[in-house]
Amino acid sequence: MERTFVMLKPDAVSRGLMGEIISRLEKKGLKMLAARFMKITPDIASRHYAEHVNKPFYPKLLNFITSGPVLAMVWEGEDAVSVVRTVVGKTDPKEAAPGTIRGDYGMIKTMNLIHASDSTESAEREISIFFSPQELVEWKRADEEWLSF
Ligand code: FUP
Repeated sequence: MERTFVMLKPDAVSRGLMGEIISRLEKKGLKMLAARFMKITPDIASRHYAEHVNKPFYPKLLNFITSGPVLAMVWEGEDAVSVVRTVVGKTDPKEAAPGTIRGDYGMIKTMNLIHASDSTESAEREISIFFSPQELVEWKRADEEWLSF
């Protein structure tokens, strides 16, 4: 069983898309283990986006990601990292396939609605920035036997 870090960005929150996006992850068969509605500080942003802090687009990304509340979450499921990346779609919503979250709801690369970890190592690192181990809730979905082998 794999865990991944997912964050609904300020555009998803402001545009009233939180429920829609959570619903897609739930219906896919993933299980939420933790969630926090919060505002990101510049310090958290620079830790989360450590690989991007020196990129030319970072100031714009920082300004956007700290502009309003986000919903930080941990989701679990078989191959959760790659499954969620597939559901999320390509980084640039203009190129993301229809049926994906970014493909269906986004227009702008910076404002691409949702973050999802790109590897199990990133997932572990990102989860630890936002949650302590005790905040991850262990529970069973009623349909769990239909969603993993
Ligand atoms: P992703 O893993 O799909 O979220 O994409 P990246 O890790 O490559 O980029 C992280 C975030 O930086 C993206 F969600 C959007 C932003 N970004 C830009 O604004 N411009 C770029 O050219 C690349 C990324």
